[in-house]
Amino acid sequence: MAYGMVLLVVLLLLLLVLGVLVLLLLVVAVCPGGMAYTNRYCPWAHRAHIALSELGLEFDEVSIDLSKPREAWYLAINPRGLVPALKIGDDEILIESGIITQYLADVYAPRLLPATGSAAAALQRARISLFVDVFASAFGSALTGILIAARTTAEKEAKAHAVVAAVKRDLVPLLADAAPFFGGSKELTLAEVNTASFVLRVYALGTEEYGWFPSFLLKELKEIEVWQKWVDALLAQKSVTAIWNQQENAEVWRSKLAKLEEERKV
Ligand SMILES: N[C@@H](CCC(=O)N[C@@H](CS)C(=O)NCC(=O)O)C(=O)O
Repeated sequence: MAYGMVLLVVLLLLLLVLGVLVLLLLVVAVCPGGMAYTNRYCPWAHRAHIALSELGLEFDEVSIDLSKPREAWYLAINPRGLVPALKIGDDEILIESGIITQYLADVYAPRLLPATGSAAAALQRARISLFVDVFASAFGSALTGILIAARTTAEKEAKAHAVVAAVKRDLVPLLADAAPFFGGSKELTLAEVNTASFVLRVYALGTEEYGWFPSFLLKELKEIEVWQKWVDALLAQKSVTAIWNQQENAEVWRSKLAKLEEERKV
């Protein structure tokens, strides 16, 4: 009898260990969190951070110093030398922020993006892609377009007016059913994952304190109700602001702009 009990306990323990092992294997096989090669001041890399954070994935962060040439080991990971890159498992590497976030969204569908397989899902996926695409031309270039490409005050103001007009004309219609996120979602979707880092930077660095953007830009953007409701919801998300350090980002831009000015003097 006692022998039978011991056998049963041993059997149960074995089953438990086996269960834990299977679970661990599943986590390793399915969880692509892996290793993220990133730079916290880069809006493209920030996209990957937001996706990983929204999906609750653990990953090791390797910070790439963009102020000096990439070393050979990193060029072996991404021959273009850009961040972000994501290492999955032992030898799979993904590069390009939009591809990385799309991959993560697909593996963990439907949290950020509906899985393929129905016409309704295909339509929602297409709508999200369209939003990200339209955002890129309407607002995505606001940061570099105003801070770098536009040189004179007149050029900066013209670009800022164009951004406000494009938000009203192109983005507001696509955000009409946002509640608070894209397409009526209560949680962030891939639409926000791929755009939030740019919105955050313009709102955080566009204040008069820095004087880098025409002061009417934020004022006029905030008056666009549908847009601003979406922005407020976006900027209140922990996954969006988690890696943001206002002071450090401002410092990075300050030195980038000073360097640019020096180069243009020559
Ligand atoms: N299309 C790329 C753009 C990434 C990109 O431009 N990253 C910048 C930092 S924000 C970079 O790595 N630049 C290299 C350098 O500054 O030397 C993506 O979406 O991942």
